[in-house]
Amino acid sequence: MSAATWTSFIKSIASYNGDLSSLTAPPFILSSSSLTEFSQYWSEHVDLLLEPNFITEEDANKKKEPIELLRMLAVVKWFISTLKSQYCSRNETLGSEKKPLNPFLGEIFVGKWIDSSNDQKLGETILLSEQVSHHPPITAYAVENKKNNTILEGYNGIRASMSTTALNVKQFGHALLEFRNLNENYLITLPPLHIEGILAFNPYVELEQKSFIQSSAGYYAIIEYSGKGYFSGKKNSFKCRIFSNFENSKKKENALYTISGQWSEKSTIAKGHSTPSSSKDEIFFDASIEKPQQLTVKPIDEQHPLESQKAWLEVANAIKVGDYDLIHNAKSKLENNQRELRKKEEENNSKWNRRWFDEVDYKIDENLNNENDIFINLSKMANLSIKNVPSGVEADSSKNKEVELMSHWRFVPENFDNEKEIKI
Ligand code: CLR
Repeated sequence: MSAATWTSFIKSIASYNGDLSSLTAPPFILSSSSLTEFSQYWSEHVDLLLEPNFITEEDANKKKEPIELLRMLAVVKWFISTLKSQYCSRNETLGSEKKPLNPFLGEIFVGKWIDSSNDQKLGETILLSEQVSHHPPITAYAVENKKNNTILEGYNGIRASMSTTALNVKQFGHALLEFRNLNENYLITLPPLHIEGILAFNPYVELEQKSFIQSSAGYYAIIEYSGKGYFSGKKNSFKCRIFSNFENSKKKENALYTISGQWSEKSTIAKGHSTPSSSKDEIFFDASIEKPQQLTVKPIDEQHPLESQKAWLEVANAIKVGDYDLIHNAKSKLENNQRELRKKEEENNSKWNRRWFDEVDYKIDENLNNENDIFINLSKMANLSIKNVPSGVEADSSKNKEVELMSHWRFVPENFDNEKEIKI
């Protein structure tokens, strides 16, 4: 890398205006995969995702706990297990966090996790990820397991701002996890984060503040994040408290269980509100032992032109050889095609057809504003906003008053059942 490209990168960071596509990064900080691929991180521990389906009354009797609480603990464990994939995997495979490709509207990424269990109780799990908006960038996804009638769906977008040394990122969106055989659902919010180490050539993610999990059975979890030197001096630390419901969470003494440790390493769990001891208490999750299961993706030459790896192939190859002009030319080609498409749509007064997801406006769609909507119900239970505010903003927070929009992206399973072009 030349000093000039580094200087221009620092300058572009200094003049950063909130639009990530305007960050002109030198080739070595570019990743050759696009954000639509990131949806796979939700399910690389597919056994843990499906685990609540296999908890029995007998297990509950043995533990002397309600079965719904055991399922909540299983959901929390699965959620904690996703964090290493979500936030550390580029550092492990690419050496540092990198700038992902900015997906184009309609870009998709699909694949499946094959059942690797001995008793074949998991069945096949598929991933559908789709770029449903380009400005601002929003990716929607669904992880579907037909055998166990389980669906995880959600969407995410970010707003970023630069401080003197770090890039601060607020996440928008949420995930909904539905166990249809159990008639039990969960709402999961997405934590804020910042990118550290940019000036030291070594960008990495640090999670901050809190995220929440609300179960339809009432159980409510608060997960609090810290980086180096806050609770424990260790990176990727978290503390999670599980309560019987939101009301009871106002006093930490009411916690039924407390979990603490590092989400990228080991965490321990204990009953009650005191912090478990890392040496004496029961291990909750150990990310260094439980390896993620890779998604199976079709070879590129069998992919549809809208599939991420196929669409970005030329750009990805240029990034691999680190040639700035090649990258620039390949990107421009793709971007010009997109501009053409948008122009034609405008001329024809048409709009790009979202494949598997619908934008649902909770304000207009009165029939959705009813007792049966999972998102509304769980948000109410957890005192969370249903507006388009950063994920996890509470209903009574002043931040909830700034915004009127109430639209969210939802999976439409029939659209995939009728899908003719895209093979998994
Ligand atoms: C996307 C949604 C995933 C979780 C996730 C993980 C890492 C985040 C990414 C999201 C959004 C884009 C992101 C990335 C880390 C770095 C990258 C914030 C939230 C930015 C755009 C890169 C900036 C460039 C630096 C490397 C200099 O479920």
